[in-house]
Amino acid sequence: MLHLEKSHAAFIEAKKLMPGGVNSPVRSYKSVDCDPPFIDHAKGSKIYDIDGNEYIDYVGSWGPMVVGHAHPKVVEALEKAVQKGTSYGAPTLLESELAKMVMSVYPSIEKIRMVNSGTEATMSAIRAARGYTGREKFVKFIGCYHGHADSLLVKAGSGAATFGVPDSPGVTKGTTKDTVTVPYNDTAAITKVMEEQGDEIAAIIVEPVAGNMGLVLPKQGYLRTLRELTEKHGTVLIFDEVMCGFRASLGGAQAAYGIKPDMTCLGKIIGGGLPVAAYGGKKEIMDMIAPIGPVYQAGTLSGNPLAMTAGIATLSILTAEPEAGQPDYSRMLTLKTKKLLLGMQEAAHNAGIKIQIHQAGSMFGIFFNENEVYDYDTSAASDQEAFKVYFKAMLEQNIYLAPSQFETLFVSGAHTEEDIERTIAACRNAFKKTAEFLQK
Ligand code: KE4
Repeated sequence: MLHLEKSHAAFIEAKKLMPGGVNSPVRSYKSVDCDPPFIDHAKGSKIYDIDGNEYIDYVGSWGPMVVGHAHPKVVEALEKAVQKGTSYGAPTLLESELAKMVMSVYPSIEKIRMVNSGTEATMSAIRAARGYTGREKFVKFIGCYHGHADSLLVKAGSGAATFGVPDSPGVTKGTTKDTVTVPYNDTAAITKVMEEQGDEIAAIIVEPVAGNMGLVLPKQGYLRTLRELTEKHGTVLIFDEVMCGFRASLGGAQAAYGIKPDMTCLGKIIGGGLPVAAYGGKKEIMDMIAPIGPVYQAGTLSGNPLAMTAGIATLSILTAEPEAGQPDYSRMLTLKTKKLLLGMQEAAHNAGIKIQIHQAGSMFGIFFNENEVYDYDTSAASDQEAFKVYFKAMLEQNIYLAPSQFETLFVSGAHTEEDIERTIAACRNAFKKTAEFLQK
């Protein structure tokens, strides 16, 4: 039995100070009806709460911690950097260094702008695309999340393609009237929208590997279709790789699927756990951005030297030449993830539970669903109650997972063989408990 007394007390206090006691909703554990552990520190693949419980961490701060927590090289680089100050609000060599590292892995990015969050990156990429095309409408897909900018907080109306209606109070109809929402992985639906409205569409923004409806992979040929439709209609294709960048493969989904977008949004990993995101792409689009062009975008802490330092150190580890005969870092992550998922699949099978397990490089997700999951509706049809039983049973066994079936999990370079074996063993127990729940 987990002892979480200090976390419970801390949560009561935090809820007096911050909405829901958190600074980002998913951390509240609201969707799994229990209190979240308050974290004290983390190291490698482990995370430790204020009651002293140790967990194997597959959330990895929602993606950034690909080399593990408090990696010695990242910590050492930050300890040196902080001696030189924390922010200057002026150009530094560090920004150019990180830009070159990112662009060497993402050749589709001819110019890049650093920002502080994925929300800023996607918001700015859409603005750039609108400025570049002179058009106002853009397409997003149901179940894809691109941060909380007003025009992106849109609930799909009924039907395959509809004008967005606000998904949240405070978001006005005026800011969402130009957002066209379409089901993900539905080639006919997006083709219809583009045939009817393509010449008015500034951009299609897509998670090329979707991680915010659980992990959902693009169907065969789907991304190619988006590429062809956008080329045909002069629409900017924006790959939101904030989550799948450096995860689906080192070069993200665009490398894994061989599709070159016009713009890419990155985040999470490129900051190594500090606030960094970026948007970039074709030079003629990015040169629309101030101060060269008329499209305004700015940020006090954009390109912050400490954040750049953590990103540079992290990418240095990710892109280092492997030892002779060894797989490179990303390949090692993929193999480790595959081993974990094979064990989970067997555990579920032996417990008589039908689940869908999806993997994209070092990203993975499961659905309590006996049918294929390929879009938001099929994801939402999964058994949320079964998920809650599984989630709590895993937490009780010190396995730290995302508290929502609409999230994705991550393996890091710090996860050991022992971690993988312990997690598979925990799955055996958790799936048994879930099966008992389902049989009631
Ligand atoms: P941020 O503004 O949270 O840095 O990034 C927004 C964003 C943009 N694009 C994609 C594909 C994303 O996954 C995200 C943010 N991901 C969530 C996890 N589902 C962050 C976790 C949270 O909201 O606390």
